[in-house]
Amino acid sequence: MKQLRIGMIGYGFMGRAHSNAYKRLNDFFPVEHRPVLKAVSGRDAAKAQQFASNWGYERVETDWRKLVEAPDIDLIDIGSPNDTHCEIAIAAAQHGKIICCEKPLAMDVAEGEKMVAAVEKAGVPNMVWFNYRRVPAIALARQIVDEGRVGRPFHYRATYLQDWTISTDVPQGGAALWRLDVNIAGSGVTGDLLAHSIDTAMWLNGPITRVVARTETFVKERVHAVSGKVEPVGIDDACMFLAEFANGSLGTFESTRYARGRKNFNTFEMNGADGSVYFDLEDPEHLQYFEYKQLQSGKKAESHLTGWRKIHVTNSEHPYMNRYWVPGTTIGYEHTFLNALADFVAGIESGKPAQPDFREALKTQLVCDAVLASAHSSQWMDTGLEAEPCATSADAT
Ligand code: SOE
Repeated sequence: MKQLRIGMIGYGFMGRAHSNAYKRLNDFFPVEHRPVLKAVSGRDAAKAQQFASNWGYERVETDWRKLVEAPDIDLIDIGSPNDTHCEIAIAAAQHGKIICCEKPLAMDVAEGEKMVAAVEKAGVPNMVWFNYRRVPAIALARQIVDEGRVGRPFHYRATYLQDWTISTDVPQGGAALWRLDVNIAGSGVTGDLLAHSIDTAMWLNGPITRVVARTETFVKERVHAVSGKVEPVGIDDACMFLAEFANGSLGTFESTRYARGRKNFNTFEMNGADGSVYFDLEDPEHLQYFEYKQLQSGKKAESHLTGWRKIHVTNSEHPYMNRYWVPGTTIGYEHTFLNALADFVAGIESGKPAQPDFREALKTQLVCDAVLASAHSSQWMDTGLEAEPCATSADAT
């Protein structure tokens, strides 16, 4: 097997999620490459060393540049905070590395464009870890849309709710809470949570062309973990926006970290003339589907048996599930990263790159930037995206 030597930048939540995918890839997927966990880099040497021992990395660096320049590394994984993505990705591309970058792609569109230019100039394979596309039930939703079972789309409705920042005692900044520091994260729920919802929405329902948004910062000051001082909070704690899709359908998106009781409530519903699909990440192995069939006879299409069906997405016929266990047994959050990596590596091997690459992820960044600009100006904003030729299930990955 060909080695795929990994240099992991960052040892937080995403460093773990991505490392798990590299470790388990060959256990489940028949690809030609074998990931080798070569080195991890992080600012805190002791924590990086602990991470390396836990996950089996061969060595540790405290400067990410050492990984990017290392001749024994093929793939740079960017799992570090958002403000580092651009510089690391550009340097990695210049050194000819394959790049897998955590979402969101960048702090803003300007950075994202530089990253796209760098990977395209270098011709290196690249991917952004929008892992939720690889939830089998979400991939099944895409298949159902591609099969024309939803029909002409009218509505797309997404929510992404959490509740972990309600307490005013939660500090901002530092290794654990950089997502609350606007200088490191770029934005709040818009880049962190809605980026997922937007990526999934555009994958299922095509480009978003216009948005109007309202954001709110409920807790306006928090202690900063690094300075120790009370500082203004610059992130959006909550964001709601209306969207117009290029296909003529309308969307609503809501995200917050202040929905008491909601831990990772990532849902969407799509309603079309011929059917609807509904998904909730807190019930991840189910996809709900409503089928409307116009009868040839012209008789009433709905009957006493009409209703939503709850599909348990665990059969070998369902996306990714033939790689795992027997029907009725489930997979979890970590497998979404494994599925994403498998598609990415298979794409490198077949010469048909898997999506989303940096260019595709830039579209989500365009929508995020338009949402934030709209919240600022209270005006509808164009995203700059236009209708695309219809995708088919052949390029669904
Ligand atoms: C935020 O709490 C977070 O960890 C996001 O950063 C991830 O992308 C999301 O999948 C889970 O929630």
